[in-house]
Amino acid sequence: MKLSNLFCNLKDMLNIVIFGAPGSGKGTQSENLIKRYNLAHISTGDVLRAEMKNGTELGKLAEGYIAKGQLVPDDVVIGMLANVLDTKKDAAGVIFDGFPRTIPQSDALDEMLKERGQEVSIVVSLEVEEPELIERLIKRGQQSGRSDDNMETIKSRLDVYKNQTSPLKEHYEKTGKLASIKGVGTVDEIFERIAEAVDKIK
Ligand code: B4P
Repeated sequence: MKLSNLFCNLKDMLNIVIFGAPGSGKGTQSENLIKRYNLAHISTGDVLRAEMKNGTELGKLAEGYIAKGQLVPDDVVIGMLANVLDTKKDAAGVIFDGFPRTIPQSDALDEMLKERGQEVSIVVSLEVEEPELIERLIKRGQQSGRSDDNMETIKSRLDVYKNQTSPLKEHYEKTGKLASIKGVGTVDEIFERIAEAVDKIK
């Protein structure tokens, strides 16, 4: 294969960042995106929870932050993401679910993709009001027993989102890659809104 063709193919990869407050439906909609577009999925939350379950050093470190509703430090999450990304080399693209969550993380993602001849294709931002977010997370906490789905931790996660993560929206708006999607309605309705935005850039 000619090098120029290889470069072209890499640029054609569909790399979707799914972005939103805790409880906005990132995980739920990622599942639908995987099925429709045949993409690999990286959820930093899922990776961290798996590390916690396996009792690894990383898991032990992450546990303290997650239980308090704080972000795990950038250098830790960025290193972890780079390792996971290397295992998805053969995919037609990747859904980044819950990453980036800070400006340094978004810079690191750009750099990692650039090194691989790729870039972020679209940033899907799920917009949901706070009372609905709280209701969803409390409900999930009752069913799943997830340690961070309790009222105190939810409040702190929402504050962290406002202060550290939501500034990324402005950042991505400047790149012209941000698609703001109303995240309220049935899962299928929301997914059709997302798919319409993704199909426009394909
Ligand atoms: P995550 O696992 O990413 O958790 P989250 O942002 O709280 O949202 P989650 O993905 O679980 O929920 P979703 O929006 O899908 O992160 C957990 C923690 O890990 C963070 O707080 C942080 O400490 C750490 N972490 C993760 N990534 C990090 C990073 N990059 N940097 C630093 N730290 C990091 O919401 C789904 C819920 O809503 C479900 O219960 C679902 O059933 C419900 N729902 C979905 N769609 C719905 C709809 N249309 N109507 C009604 N309910 C709906």
